[in-house]
Amino acid sequence: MSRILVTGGAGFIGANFVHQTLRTLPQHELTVLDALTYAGSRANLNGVLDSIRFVEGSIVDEATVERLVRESDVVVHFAAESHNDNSLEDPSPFIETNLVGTFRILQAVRKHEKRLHHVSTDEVYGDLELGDPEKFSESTPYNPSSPYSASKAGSDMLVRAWVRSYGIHATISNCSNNYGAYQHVEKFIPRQITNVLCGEPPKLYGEGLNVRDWIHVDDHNRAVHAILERGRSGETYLIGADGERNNRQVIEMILEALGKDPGAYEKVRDRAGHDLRYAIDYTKLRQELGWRPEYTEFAEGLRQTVDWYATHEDWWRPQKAATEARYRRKGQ
Ligand code: NAD
Ligand code: TDX
Repeated sequence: MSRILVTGGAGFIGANFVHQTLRTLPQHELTVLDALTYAGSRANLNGVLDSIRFVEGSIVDEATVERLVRESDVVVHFAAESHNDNSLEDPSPFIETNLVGTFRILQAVRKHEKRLHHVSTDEVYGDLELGDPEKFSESTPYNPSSPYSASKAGSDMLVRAWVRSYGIHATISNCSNNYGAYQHVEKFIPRQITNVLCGEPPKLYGEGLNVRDWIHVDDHNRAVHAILERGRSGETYLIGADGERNNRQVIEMILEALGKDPGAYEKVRDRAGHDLRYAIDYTKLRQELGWRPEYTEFAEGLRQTVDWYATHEDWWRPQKAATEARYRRKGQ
């Protein structure tokens, strides 16, 4: 049994981590620390709030972090500002949470000699050319493009420095694009599903040729557990699931899954500095830790996700109008 502190456990991936852990590894005791920003919600933890300790607070708050880390065995650090488009409009919360917040976690982990797993993204590596056989691996040089990815790259570097200089016991994972239940409607897949459910066309940035390497959130979280159980301290593991698709293909699949004309989408203004392609080589995770994705058919995982949004309108409806109003102001 471990006492696990889950930062950002009321957000998309963190909440799915909590649900999965309680379902599959009920011996663990979970504490969630979450600031409940626009992206986090108690509703993401419906049905399990009685089985965990929930603390509303910020990872930037030194005293709170210090106390909760002291009371835990392991910290799984998901909390972050996570949306590229928002980081282009106002980078400041990204610097605060992703850099200063991670620094606070590191100092507390160092002081109390606890285990840390830092959850990061493949975007720290920049982007790849279309049609290039190359993929990101653990040895790809960092080359982030947006304020979001630069802040995540910086947080990874802090973790690496604390491992080397202070000898903390930490691992890092860099995962590709997640999809699944409880993802905020600002993100690509939920935005398009809920647009169609509202009778609006999906919105494609530019020509939609940008490629993302999709992984189901449950596969990501199973990989995090594999790293917690068997990962070597100080190591980085890339997480992916062979899910490369361009954005136009994904929109067509969503429209088809909802019984609509696959061409019924709208092209909107492209994202500034838009990364072209992400792709993950997860050989190290597979060979060293024996992990494999369970969702091997993206079309099937996507259909399940479409069904989840279609049956959980009460969950996404309150966020939808304000999110779309923000996009409309930017011509997106
Ligand atoms: P999310 O935006 O859905 O959730 C983030 C959570 O962190 C929210 O609950 C929010 O309230 C909380 N939070 C924000 N600032 C905080 C603060 N200062 N203190 C405490 N809590 C705070 O994000 P997500 O998609 O679930 O991403 C989780 C992590 O996974 C992030 O670190 C992200 O960089 C990483 N990641 C995401 C993806 C993806 O595709 N979504 C892929 C790879 C890595
Ligand atoms: O309406 C849209 N139309 C569109 O074409 C939106 C919101 C996005 N897009 C495009 C931009 C990207 O090429 O879809 C792709 C995916 O966009 P996002 O969902 O914003 O994800 P991305 O920018 O790729 O970053 C995601 O994956 C890596 C997560 O948001 C990050 O937190 C994670 O680190």
